[in-house]
Amino acid sequence: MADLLRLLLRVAEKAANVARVCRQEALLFQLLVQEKTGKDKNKKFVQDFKTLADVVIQEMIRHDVGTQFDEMIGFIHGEESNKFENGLGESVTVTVCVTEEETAALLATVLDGDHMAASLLARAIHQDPVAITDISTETLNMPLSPTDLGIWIDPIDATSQYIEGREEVLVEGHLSPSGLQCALVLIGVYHRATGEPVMGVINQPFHHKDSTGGWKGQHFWGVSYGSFKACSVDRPKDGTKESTGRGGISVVLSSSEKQAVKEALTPLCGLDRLMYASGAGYKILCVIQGLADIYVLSEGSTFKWDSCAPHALLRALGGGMVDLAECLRSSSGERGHQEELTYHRPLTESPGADRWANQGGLVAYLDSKLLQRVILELKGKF
Ligand code: 2IP
Ligand code: CA
Repeated sequence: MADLLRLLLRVAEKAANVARVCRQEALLFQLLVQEKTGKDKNKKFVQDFKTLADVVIQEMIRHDVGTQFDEMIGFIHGEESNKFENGLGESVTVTVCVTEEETAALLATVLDGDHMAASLLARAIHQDPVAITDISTETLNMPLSPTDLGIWIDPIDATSQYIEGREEVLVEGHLSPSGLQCALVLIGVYHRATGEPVMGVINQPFHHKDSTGGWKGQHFWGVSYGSFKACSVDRPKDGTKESTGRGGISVVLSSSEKQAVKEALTPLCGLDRLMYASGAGYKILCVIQGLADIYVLSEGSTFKWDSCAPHALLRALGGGMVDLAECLRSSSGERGHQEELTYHRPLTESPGADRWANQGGLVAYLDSKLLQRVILELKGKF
């Protein structure tokens, strides 16, 4: 398992590099932010370049994981389809080839012959990142083998923030409501038989700028299987709010959350502890980092690729993520495992991507007592 974790950390860093290069290289950046208007909109050009960047990152991760763990081929899923149609109406399947030159040639066919852009992208894909050495990943002895596992990839979560690219200044101890910090690479590993998330890697490509003005990222990982738990993030030390008697719970929501949910939570949080942030993955990361106690989402607008990786980190820290609708339906006082989100079964009745939606909404938590209080507060309110 340590080998798999090390590989995922490495490919996530590679993905973060590609995400940074697409913003730093003028030529790629221009493609990234271009809005197709008028005649251009109808022209059968490559679907948005941003989709291509997402697909390329996803395929690179799929390629690298499949090369080292061929038992996992066929169980590596992502948000994007890798089929594209170019300006000539030809269908092109985007994959990562053996050499950089071959990948560049393939990308050029999707980019309608833009060889410069294709080469820049191919170079980033084939470049090896600076090695990530998390010493503690050496000791992950778990009774799991790659044949037990599947993977969910979100190449760039909070794509809109990534494209918009606002550079917010970080305030220590506070979350970033929007901006590049909300864009994350998410790679989650689940157990094929039970659907539980067992390993997660989160890479935040744009954390802060260094003295040269270049973006620096950071990464997080967590592993949880049975009684084995390990995480690169420390659990907040000050005990639970219940036990310390500290009052208001802090909750993070999507800015588009229902008014009824906001109103139901106000008595628990007060207005200053009801916060808003972009990106489903980023909001869960806020809970992982202790910047918010709880993330509530009442809609089925997230997918397995949004939640699998950060869910694994929450579990590694003793928390979890539940289906909100299930919790509100259940009459039991104590929350049980039956409400935890799983990752192996599609909603067979739903079409397309919705097959993999977290349909009942969700609540992410570290402290199950706080989860309990939030569920009680939300019951019957929307
Ligand atoms: C999105 C992204 C959005 C989020 C949505 C996700 O993924 O994280 O920000 O909405 O649920 O599916 P919100 O920010 O309102 O929580 P992507 O950017 O990959 O489409
Ligand atoms: Ca996403």
